[in-house]
Amino acid sequence: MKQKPMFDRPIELNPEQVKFYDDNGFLIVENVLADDECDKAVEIFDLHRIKIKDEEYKGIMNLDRVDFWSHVYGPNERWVHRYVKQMLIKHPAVVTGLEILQRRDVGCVVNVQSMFLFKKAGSPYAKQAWNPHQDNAYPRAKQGAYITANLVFSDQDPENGCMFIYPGSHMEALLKAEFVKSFQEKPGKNPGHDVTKSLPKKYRNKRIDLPMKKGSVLFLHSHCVHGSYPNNSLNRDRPMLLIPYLTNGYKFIAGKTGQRKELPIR
Ligand SMILES: O=C(O)CCC(=O)C(=O)O
Ligand SMILES: [Fe+2]
Repeated sequence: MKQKPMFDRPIELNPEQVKFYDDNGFLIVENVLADDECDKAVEIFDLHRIKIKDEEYKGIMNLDRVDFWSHVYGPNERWVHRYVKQMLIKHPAVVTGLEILQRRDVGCVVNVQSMFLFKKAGSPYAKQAWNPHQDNAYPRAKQGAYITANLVFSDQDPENGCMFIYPGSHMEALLKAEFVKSFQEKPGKNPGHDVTKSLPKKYRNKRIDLPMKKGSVLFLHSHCVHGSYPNNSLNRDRPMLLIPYLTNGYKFIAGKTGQRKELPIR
């Protein structure tokens, strides 16, 4: 899956990559974001964290939205929202990748939300380990319509809290889940609507870790069961932006916390 850095070029996925996604419910593409793009993104989220005086390194929701953060940012600071929206959520490589995987014409995929996680080494939220879950347990859109792109801003592996995944589990409908608080849960509690008990046996022994390199993008089918490890490292932060998208026209639950709403990405 090695490719040259994309910068602002559209992504190209070959038939093997598309088939891999269809068969497994996820696809990692390396070298999509340049190192400085990753560093700049983390810097902006950290500036925001300082601005809202968060010492715990909580997750940050929907920083692209003016209305969501109007109590924090004035009219002269709109560049913060603009940067997240234009450079990250609408990143050409991500947008074109989604259109290929969703078999949609240009403009038929919309963004609905975004969530940034620091998983900052040594911080209260470093140990945030997600239970095995399906992302669609939250918006409950039609199977296959909801898809997430995770932008990886530093190398991640099991030591610093990478994700794990159950390949092929995207073929299942929504599984029965134990519902838990999944955003700004108390440090020490694990988020993610837990499907450990209902996950069919045939997937359990197929579980794999998902180490990823800085600059990669993970495309993830919203029924593909996944979770993550705590960041147990001394100084290896694991910043990542999780961006859900939807094939335009399908219904979904907006949610009090996520406040999902459709934003065109072209
Ligand atoms: O980044 C992680 O640790 C997993 C997060 C996740 O799966 C989610 O937010 O849905
Ligand atoms: Fe998830």
